[in-house]
Amino acid sequence: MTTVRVIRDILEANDRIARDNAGLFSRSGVFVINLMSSPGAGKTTLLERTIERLAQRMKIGVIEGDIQSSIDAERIERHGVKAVQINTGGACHLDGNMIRDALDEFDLDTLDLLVVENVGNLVCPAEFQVGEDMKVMLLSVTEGDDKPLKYPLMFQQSRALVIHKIDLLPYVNCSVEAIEQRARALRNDIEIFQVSSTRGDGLEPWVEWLASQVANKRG
Ligand SMILES: Nc1nc2c(ncn2[C@@H]2O[C@H](COP(=O)(O)OP(=O)(O)OP(=O)(O)O)[C@@H](O)[C@H]2O)c(=O)[nH]1
Ligand SMILES: [Mg+2]
Repeated sequence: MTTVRVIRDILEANDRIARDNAGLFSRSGVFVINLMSSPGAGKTTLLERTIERLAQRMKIGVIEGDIQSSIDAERIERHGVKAVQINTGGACHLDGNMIRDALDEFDLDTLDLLVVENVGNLVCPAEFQVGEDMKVMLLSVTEGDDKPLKYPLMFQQSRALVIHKIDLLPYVNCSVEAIEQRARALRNDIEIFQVSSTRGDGLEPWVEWLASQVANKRG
């Protein structure tokens, strides 16, 4: 029972910080997404392709979360976008406090879109708010179509699902229809995109939808 209470206290404390972050984001009019997936599902690659298509239209900032290294932040900065790397030193998710500290590196008033790339993990990131407007998750077709059944919270928490690496569908035993049906059973308003970031399929609908979300917040 003690363990349960400790976890609940941690989550409540985090929610308070996340609400403060959300207030900062609202005052600045910056739209914030929390990008989540298993390790290697393609978060950074999708982000690179997205930045290439949106950077002329809006000012973007990125916070990269990894247990160690600054590889992902370096990849993003090659596209001329400011990226701040957070190293969690072992923690499997980002929390509100880590994001609050990273925000000091940005002039939020000048940003339209802030993307938080979470630590690769299909469990913990779903439990922690960071003040984001929405969570977005990627599921690579190489991970299998049973994942909504096994990791439901992730899908319930996500406003959008990118079914990723669809160029690999001929080589893997995975039904996109089954993923879609199982994800919608968990959250019926989930927006679903089928994307290959390497081949380019499905990037435009994803990018245009994201741009419309940013524009909505800007009013
Ligand atoms: N075939 C294929 N490979 C892809 C696609 N997108 C990314 N990859 C490859 O998948 C691997 C992992 O991509 P990343 O973008 O680093 O994945 P990530 O989710 O950011 O990884 P972590 O940050 O370590 O969790 C790389 O070798 C990419 O080239 C895709 O659409 N199709
Ligand atoms: Mg990455």
